[in-house]
Amino acid sequence: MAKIKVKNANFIKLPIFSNYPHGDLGVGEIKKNIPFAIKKFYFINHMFDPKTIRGRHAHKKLQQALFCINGSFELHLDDGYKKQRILMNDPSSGVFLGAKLWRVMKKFSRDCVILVLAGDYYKKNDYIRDYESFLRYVKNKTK
Ligand code: T46
Repeated sequence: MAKIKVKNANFIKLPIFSNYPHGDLGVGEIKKNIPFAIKKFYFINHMFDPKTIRGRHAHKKLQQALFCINGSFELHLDDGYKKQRILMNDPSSGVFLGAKLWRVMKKFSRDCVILVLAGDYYKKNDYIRDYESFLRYVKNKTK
């Protein structure tokens, strides 16, 4: 597994209990694998347009854990100083996304299913959807 180079992110490795050909069972536990209390989960699927690009934003405070539980996609992270591309194609290998990380998700396989665990409810004001504003925010020029 490659190393995470950007700030405020980490890989999350989940144990998988495999019972071929009867299926795999992956487990995540708060504190053990997931470093925050989960208030919400959501999933993203059916990205049938190969040109689909999702994300293109950062969060001021929200912490999330992201798992590609089927198929694959590319996760591009940017902490304002460093950038990193992560191929998400392993359900047992998720990514913790802390605050102040610009994320772009693209190149989804047709069968891609993403599971996201979030540390808070939906707050529109927590999103930074403009890249220049994000850079100013991380460099502490604006609040
Ligand atoms: C993130 C990445 C990984 C809600 O109404 N409630 C919610 O809890 C969420 C997460 C979204 N929405 C609405 C807001 C938009 O109208 O769902 C619609 C799609 O959301 P968005 O364009 O933000 O989707 P993505 O895939 O670009 O981003 C999502 C999360 O919003 C974001 O926090 O980090 O997944």
